[in-house]
Amino acid sequence: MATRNIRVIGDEILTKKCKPVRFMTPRILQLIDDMFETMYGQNGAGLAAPQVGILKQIVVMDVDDGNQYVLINPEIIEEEGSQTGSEGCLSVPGKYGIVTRPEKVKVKALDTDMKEFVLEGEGLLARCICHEVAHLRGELYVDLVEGELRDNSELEEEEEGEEEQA
Ligand code: GNR
Ligand code: NI
Repeated sequence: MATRNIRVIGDEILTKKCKPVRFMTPRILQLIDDMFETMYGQNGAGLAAPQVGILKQIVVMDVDDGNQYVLINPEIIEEEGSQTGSEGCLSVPGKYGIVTRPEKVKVKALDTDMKEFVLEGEGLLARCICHEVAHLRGELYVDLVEGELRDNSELEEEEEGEEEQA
């Protein structure tokens, strides 16, 4: 396993459409391993292949629900409800913004054996699925932000202020 460099906003690769995976290979399995290591190393909840410079439709996720997910060629097939909340991206370091997403989604994808499955997610998992599938289309959450894109340092200062008041 190895960590890979994360591409950041401004890098053209993050705006490009990813290609479907046609068959599994040892190199792709290695890539998936590296994506998990890279994601955990940065305390991320998910990571899409273009974030490490690979234009393939591959996503890994771990939103702390005790499950690791690998989604190959994911397609959102159902959306329900809506949630408005904070979102960040490892490719937009130090920032966060408020984004409205579906509360529940159903996504169809292939696993590492190239077998189809359907995953239902709600809350943070649904948010993460939408965020990662958008990466595969070359889209970043910054274009969906309601109001200002904000600095994480402002958030920390606010939290410190709240602690001082407490
Ligand atoms: O670590 C991440 N946290 C996060 C929080 C709210 C919604 C989506 C995410 S995904 C993000 C990691 C990332 O950039 N994935 O592409
Ligand atoms: Ni992201």
